[in-house]
Amino acid sequence: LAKAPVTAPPNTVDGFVKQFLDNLNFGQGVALSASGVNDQYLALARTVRDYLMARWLETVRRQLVSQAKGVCYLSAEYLLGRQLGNSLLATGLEDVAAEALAECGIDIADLRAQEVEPGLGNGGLGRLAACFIDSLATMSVPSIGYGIRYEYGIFRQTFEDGQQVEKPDRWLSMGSPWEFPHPEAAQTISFGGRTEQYDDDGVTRTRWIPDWDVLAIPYNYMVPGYLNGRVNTLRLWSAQATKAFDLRIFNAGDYAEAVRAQTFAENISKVLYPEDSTPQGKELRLQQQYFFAAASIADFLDVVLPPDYDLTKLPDRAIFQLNDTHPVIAVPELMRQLVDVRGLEWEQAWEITQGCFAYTCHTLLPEALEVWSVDLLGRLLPRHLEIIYRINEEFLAAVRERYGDDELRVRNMSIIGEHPERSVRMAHLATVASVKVNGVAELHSQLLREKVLHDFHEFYPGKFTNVTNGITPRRFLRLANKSLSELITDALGPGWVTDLDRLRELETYAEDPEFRERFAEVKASNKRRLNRVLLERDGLEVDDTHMLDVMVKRLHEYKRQMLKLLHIVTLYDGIVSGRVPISEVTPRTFIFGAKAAPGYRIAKDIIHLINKVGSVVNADPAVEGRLKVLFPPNYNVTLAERIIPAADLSEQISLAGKEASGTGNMKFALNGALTIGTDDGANVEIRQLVGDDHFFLFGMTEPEVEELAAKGYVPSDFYRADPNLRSAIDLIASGAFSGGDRSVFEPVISNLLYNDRFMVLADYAAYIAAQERVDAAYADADTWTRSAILNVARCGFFSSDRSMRDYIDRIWHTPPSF
Ligand code: 26Q
Repeated sequence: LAKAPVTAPPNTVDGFVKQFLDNLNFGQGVALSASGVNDQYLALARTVRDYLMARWLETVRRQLVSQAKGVCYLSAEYLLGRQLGNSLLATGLEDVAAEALAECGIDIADLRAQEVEPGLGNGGLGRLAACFIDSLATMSVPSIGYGIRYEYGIFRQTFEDGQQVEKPDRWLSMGSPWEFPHPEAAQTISFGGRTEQYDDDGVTRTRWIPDWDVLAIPYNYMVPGYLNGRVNTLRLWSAQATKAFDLRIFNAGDYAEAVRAQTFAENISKVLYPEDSTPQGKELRLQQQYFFAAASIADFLDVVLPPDYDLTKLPDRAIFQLNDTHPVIAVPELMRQLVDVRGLEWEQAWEITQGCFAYTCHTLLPEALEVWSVDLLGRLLPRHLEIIYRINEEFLAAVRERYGDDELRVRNMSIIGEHPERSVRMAHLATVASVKVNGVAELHSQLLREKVLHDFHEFYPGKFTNVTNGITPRRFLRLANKSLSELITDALGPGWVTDLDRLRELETYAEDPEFRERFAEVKASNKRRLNRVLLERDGLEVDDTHMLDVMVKRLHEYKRQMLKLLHIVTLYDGIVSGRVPISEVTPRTFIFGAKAAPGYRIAKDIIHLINKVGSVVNADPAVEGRLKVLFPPNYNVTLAERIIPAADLSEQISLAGKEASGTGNMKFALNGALTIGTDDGANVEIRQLVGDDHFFLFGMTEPEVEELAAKGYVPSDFYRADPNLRSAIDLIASGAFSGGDRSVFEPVISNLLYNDRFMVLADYAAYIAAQERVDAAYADADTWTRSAILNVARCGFFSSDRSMRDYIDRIWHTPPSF
């Protein structure tokens, strides 16, 4: 392989100006004087991209030459956030670029604001994948991310009369300067049809005769490491109609049918499904999963591996990390490739396959465990269903061998479930096929071992492990919170950005009054910045003298936005009823950010209610502006980067035992917000690290939740027993927030009183008491700031670099390469 060309880097202001103007003139075809901001944004993006290009080609070359073991991260979602700022940061070109543009009379901030973020994910799981590929690049680990290039990402949320309305996210409408299509490297992906057996020189083999296919076109994205000259690849697949498909129909003279067929094929990568917990078993979703899993496996086998590769060595060359069960269909696909296409024996193929996969589980909710009806799977992927049946037969034989005829156990462990219909349990398939299975926080992994996958843990001791999630400090501290980063760098030097444990050294600074003052000023300036952003974006005003109390995450009953809302209604109720003198109310601004899955009724009702409570509270003169409820629409990565650095209080209040990890919790703590939270997910580890004095813990523990559920939880008992709770609920039920109409929020209220699956009412009193502790602590500003600094100092553990080290040590065994 020839060495990649290395062009002169535009790392001087003059060099940058020249290359920017070249890109503007020759790339966009406009003169500076005639250019609009989008032209300028594209030219700037290309200039940074050009700088990365030689490094990218070199990284790819080295990876091919070395053939070292690498990670193939398989994820249906990557919630990347904007690319320009991160690329400038990774290249060290931030200042040069800003100066160069200033020389052209352009404010770089205006260009950065042009970028539409690629919202190719729903929430935590997709953002985790984005953090992980950032860390892998920064740590020089040989790796590639595989996923889907959705034409429409997560919907754009708007509010109409307080209710969520979804608009399509046309993130590609202005073109993306960050992607590189490679139609020449397309894979053909087949669907449907039947299987047949045939004789191959005396051996009976199976072949799949599919009845339709689509092309998977790879689009490559750069994943730049932080200041290390390495650029990894993210490869996202886009669906296109195959020529054969077209020709057959065009030749039949049915032009309209041929065009329709094209649309049919292209639908596969058209849109991201916006459900993230109780997915419907939609055929198109299964098509998406197989489409990207099969394309990625084929790409790795045909393009990445050399032609004569000895496949029995595959486990020493690649590990396919399954980001939840979404790509699990890759397991029978690899078996099919090895057995049907490449002629290996079943036993040998299974040995290889079991050495190549690892599975990360991200949930604890039973209804979120993915299953596909046998009927649907068999129609779409008949050969894969046969393979799954055989895997299951052999697996269950081994279970019976070990436990005798414990048929109850066999039924519970089977990859095939029987009720309410025959279906494939993807988590079971993933567990059986994987080298390792991991949860995403200590508590979560423990609950997987003890409950959700208990029988599997017993059957495969040693297969289960934990890797606590992490977040990239590049985007979520260095980029999002430049002022805090500068303060930290002043104290510690710049090394912390890739060695986050060094934040520990801030502990001594927490005792320095001058440092505390500077820290408090950073927080204040971040609030002012947020104020400007929300004013311009949504016409909302943040009072920057208020405590900023933030709950941003997907809207879910188990996350309990309702509990937060009951707190707000209780405070408001206290004021309007005259029970609490207004002078005793701590001024707070509450910020919500949350999208609800479009078909999730109760979640949408809760959004509606939050907005309505906000309208009433914000407008009531009796409140004297001391409480403000803001709900900027369309919470996304870009907005997170503005909100999180400004927050004082982070709300992590899920019912214990339901939030697998949470990662927002880490982002807030790392940016110096204090957490009010339950003993759930990674909150447990945050509290252990920052210390009880700097964390507001409340609520039932997971065993207490189980106990209450076992003895029979009656939410209305709590309603009757607690006058504050009763009064708050009655206020909502009275129509006070719906113009007197009692019917609007009746479903929400009934759900709380007569169902309350996530025990909001049971934790209400503890939550209110904890909020009173928050108020008391906040009254002592200097002590609060000290706690905030200690939160920052003690959260280095939550760097996704550490998560990657854990995956490498416990699962992947893929050392850094250069
Ligand atoms: C599956 C099948 C069909 C359609 C959609 C889906 C689907 C899509 C997205 C199912 C689940 C998701 C996303 C799940 C998710 O984000 N889970 C979160 O993962 C985080 C990272 O590990 C954790 O921190 C959170 O606790 C967990 O809720």
